[in-house]
Amino acid sequence: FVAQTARAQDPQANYDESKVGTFNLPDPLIMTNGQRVTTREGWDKRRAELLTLFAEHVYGKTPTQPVRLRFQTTKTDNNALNGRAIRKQVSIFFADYPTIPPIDVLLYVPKAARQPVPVFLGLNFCGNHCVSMEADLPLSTRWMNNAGDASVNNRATEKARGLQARRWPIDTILAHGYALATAYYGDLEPDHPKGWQTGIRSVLGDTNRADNWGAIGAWAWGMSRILDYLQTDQAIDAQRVIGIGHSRIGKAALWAGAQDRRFAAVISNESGEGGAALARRWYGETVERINNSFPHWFCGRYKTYSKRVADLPVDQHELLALVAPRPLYVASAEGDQWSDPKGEFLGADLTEPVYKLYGKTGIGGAGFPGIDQPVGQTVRYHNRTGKHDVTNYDWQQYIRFADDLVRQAPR
Ligand code: GTR
Repeated sequence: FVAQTARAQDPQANYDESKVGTFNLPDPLIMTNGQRVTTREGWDKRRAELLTLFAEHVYGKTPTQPVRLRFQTTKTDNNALNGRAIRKQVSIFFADYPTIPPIDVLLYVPKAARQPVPVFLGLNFCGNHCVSMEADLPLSTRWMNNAGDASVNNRATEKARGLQARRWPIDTILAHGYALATAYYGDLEPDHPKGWQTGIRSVLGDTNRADNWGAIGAWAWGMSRILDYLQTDQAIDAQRVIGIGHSRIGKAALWAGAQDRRFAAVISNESGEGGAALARRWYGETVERINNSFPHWFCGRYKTYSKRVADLPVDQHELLALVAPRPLYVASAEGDQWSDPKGEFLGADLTEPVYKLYGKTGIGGAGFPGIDQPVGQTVRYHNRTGKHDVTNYDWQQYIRFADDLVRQAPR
């Protein structure tokens, strides 16, 4: 075991299943004091304990003080997308922190809706102009990663319009009776080590603390602030907000859904290391690698685990378990071994005992499935053909999942 643990500390990516070795995972149902949880009341206590452990050791503590928000609808188009949608642009201002720029939310509601609709809420990677082809959306003026001619000198160009529209099948989402709410993740914090200086973390939190929140925490917090707005919008069924995210934003979506029970369900698309994938499994990206590449994502203390993953008081299946008893979807892609599909599956699978406490079936003992074969019940999983991406195939599964488990379910 010791030798295998030592290998698990190797920052080099391992892609050889035979080298993964064995590892001891913490049990989500055993309290730090050794007591076993057998009831829902017991789980409530364990849940609180796990949230604290994830805050103190992984993502950092989310500031809990209430922050006064001001919602300003800057534009409404009642005939967007050829009359299929009502499109709203809403800015969420931080009343106490005038120097912090607002979160600019883009909301599409199906025009045909006769009652409040469930909504998919997810942050985007390159600005609202990049999820839609509509030419009248303002270009985000925020800091962006450079990306060919779509982002130059860290600012978006006209070439960025619709750049990731393929990942956001707005028409399909609307046609199935769902709204879509999105915002640029960089509105909360630009994604680079000094990004916090111009984001929400410059005014909330304490940079001297080893458990100060990281960028993932800030993005997750932003999702909850958008949910705050959605609760005020008559067109939205705020009991049915589905948090969704891809990759680093998938990590944030999971952390948001774990902390904020107002999310009715959570979807993790290839969130990988620090998301759905088990940290102790030496496969693909490692804790050391992610801490070195993205020092701003997690709390300072997380870095102390880079070479001793086995000492972490938690592992990522316990983050997923914090979503229970709400529906959870974990998705991988075969061509995205960096995210460790098997590690993501195990993360989802190991939530089973917690869902059981609520009389629910999670993955339900299906075993690691073949390619393009979704499995599970309240917790679902698939490993699709193709690379690190969000595809129509993924959305088909997410919409079916939402139809089955969110739209009809009592809340
Ligand atoms: C990678 C990172 C992953 C994942 C990914 C992404 O560079 O190593 O953890 O977050 O970026 O966000 O696309």
